[in-house]
Amino acid sequence: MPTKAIKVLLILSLFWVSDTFAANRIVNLVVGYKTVDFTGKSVQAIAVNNQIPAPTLHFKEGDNVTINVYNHLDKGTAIHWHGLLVPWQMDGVEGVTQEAIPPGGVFHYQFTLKQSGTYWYHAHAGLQEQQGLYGGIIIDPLQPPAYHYTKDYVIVLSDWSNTAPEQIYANLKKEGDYYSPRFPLQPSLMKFIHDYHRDMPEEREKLISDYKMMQQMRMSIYDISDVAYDAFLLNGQSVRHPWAAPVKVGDVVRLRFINAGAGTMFHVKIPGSSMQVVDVQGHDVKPYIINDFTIAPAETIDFLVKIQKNSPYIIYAESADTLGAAYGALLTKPEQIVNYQQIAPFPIPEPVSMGGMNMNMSSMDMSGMRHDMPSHQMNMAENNQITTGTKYQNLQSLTQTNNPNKPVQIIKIALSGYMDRYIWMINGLPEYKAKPILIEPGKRYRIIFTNNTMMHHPMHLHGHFFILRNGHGAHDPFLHTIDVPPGATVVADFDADASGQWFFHCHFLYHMMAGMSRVFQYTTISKDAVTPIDASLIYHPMAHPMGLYLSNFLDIGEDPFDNVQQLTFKGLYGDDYNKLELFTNDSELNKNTVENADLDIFYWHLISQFWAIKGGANYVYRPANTPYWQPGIGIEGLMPYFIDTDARVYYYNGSTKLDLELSRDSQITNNFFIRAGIRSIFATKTIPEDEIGSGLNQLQYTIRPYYRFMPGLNIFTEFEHDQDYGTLSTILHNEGEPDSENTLTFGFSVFF
Ligand SMILES: [Cu+2]
Repeated sequence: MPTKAIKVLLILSLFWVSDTFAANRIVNLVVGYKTVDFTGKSVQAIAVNNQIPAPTLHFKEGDNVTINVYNHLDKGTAIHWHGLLVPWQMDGVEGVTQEAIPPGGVFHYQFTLKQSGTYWYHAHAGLQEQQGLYGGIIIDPLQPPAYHYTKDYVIVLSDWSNTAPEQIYANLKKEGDYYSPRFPLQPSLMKFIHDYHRDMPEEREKLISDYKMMQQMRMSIYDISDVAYDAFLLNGQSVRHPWAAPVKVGDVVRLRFINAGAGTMFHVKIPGSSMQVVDVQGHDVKPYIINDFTIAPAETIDFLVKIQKNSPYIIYAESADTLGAAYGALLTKPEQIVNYQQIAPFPIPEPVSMGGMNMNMSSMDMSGMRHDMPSHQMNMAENNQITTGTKYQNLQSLTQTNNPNKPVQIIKIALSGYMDRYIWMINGLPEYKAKPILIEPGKRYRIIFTNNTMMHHPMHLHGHFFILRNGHGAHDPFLHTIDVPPGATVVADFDADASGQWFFHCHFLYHMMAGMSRVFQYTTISKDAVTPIDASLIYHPMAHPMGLYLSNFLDIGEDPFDNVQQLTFKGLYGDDYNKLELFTNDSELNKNTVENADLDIFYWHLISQFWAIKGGANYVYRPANTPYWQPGIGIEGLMPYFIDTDARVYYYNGSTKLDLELSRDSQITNNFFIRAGIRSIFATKTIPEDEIGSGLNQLQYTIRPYYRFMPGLNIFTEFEHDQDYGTLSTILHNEGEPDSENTLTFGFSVFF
């Protein structure tokens, strides 16, 4: 609730911009809720000084800056100054550099600006960045740049969901591809056939190998985004009210692009113009011309556009998953009509390919071993490591950035993920399971990234700049965020010149939350002159502790011809690695009589990227003469070729029973699938009263076409053929029951 004092603060904060004579700059930022409507629906967002994006902070190199952040939320917050080299206690990461600013509290961020260029700031507390807490920072250099421009605009790109980010995260934890039904681009059979017919023979070979690799690796080749957003924003404006700014013919416009999206890579173009790149991530580069570019979350790129014709210049930023776009325009006349519809979308992206890349699945070791420390130390006299496969190949710093002959120490960073439970990892461990990576001051460290996933990961190191090793030696570019493409190995150095502890993470917000993060801690931190606010931050730095999650999967089918109802339910409750599992598989009500009903009450434990073991008690209600309990153990997971596997073994009354179920879902179109499954039941000893026979008891074959109606809801029809064998078949005969059964059910399944 804005009090009078806050209104005064807001007004004061408008005046600081004109305050150019003083080197001491004071900025007041008030973080509070704001109702927004980007899609026709009013929802709560988080704003700074009631603005989304937050106000652009404009400083000059050398300024002594004080930023007072007032928290008017009902939860803690913290703000990080992305790319700025500040004392570590001013870096604004909850749990690593400070305790969160409590509701009603204030934090005074103080630092002197040692750099110039385009940067940005955003929340580093919870998922607040997703809700609007981001804004640009411009720092004018002491010496004017080598290039000239007449106008200067900041373009902040971002993504918006009407769903609260905590709910998005909870949904991803139910199933990593929860939002998949909403993506236009999917690795379906229809898409394959379409591409195959379109392609030339050599492209066909690649297409087939891509699909084959996807099947073996159990990863999607169109895994571009995790979250299906409701809107994309350019300077806080959706396509319903595009942003526009005035220019005139003859202008040279500096556009400072900032991708403040929480989970979106953008493809950007300005049709009818060429763009001269002059600065990347705050550092001037050897200028080069581009017609379009891709910008990952947290990256910035500045370029110059010459205004040559008296018509609108459209800025078109499409989400890489092709779900939507943000756009805006530079207008050469006020009230100019802009025909946004004339813009052709970017070509459909090619499947993500990892062919020929160095895949290292053995890095998915979750045994709890420490992988964080540099695996070995190595001095490299010459610098011949070239970064491969990135978009930064031609990026060269304008000025010399480093002495490339300085010896380095290696830190290996392997990026991986476990999609079923949405865990993202570095060296096989999520942040909450890992210890800080220790850094000795004065040394140069070489990070060797290997991306063992199908997604891009824009990796950001706080408090330092990477020197990306892209083959330009002393002119290798400085970057605060490196977009590591799928399957790629990327090499980057940094000089350990800022004692403290610094967050290092993927800038996809939900990847960071789900574990793709680390703390880099200097060995000298406890000797730092400035005492930390709370010593526990040094002993247990933790930006994102482990959480507890619920997932419920319910599947209900009805066979109207035979009056049979079937129910399958699986509930998983707990942290990422340890859960309580409640599972009833194919409980059946046949003509109002319960024929099958049993419930696993199991402890579930994740052991590797695709497998969990489980064990506990199973309660059998039917078929059984009298209901009974039995102990059980099992393993569940995903085999290559996406074969879902669930094997369980029970022991009851001298008989050991094996229940093995295999199924595979084949994607025919974007949301139409066919599941084929087989389940077999064996036992070692006959117990007639409980309908258990020795040897093979039963085989069940299922074919289930289903349609993904929306995230969390499928509708299906299923044909099931059950065949009984051997002793069980005889037992059922004696009871006057048939030894085979066909059911055709119609139903739905939900995740919640
Ligand atoms: Cu990531």
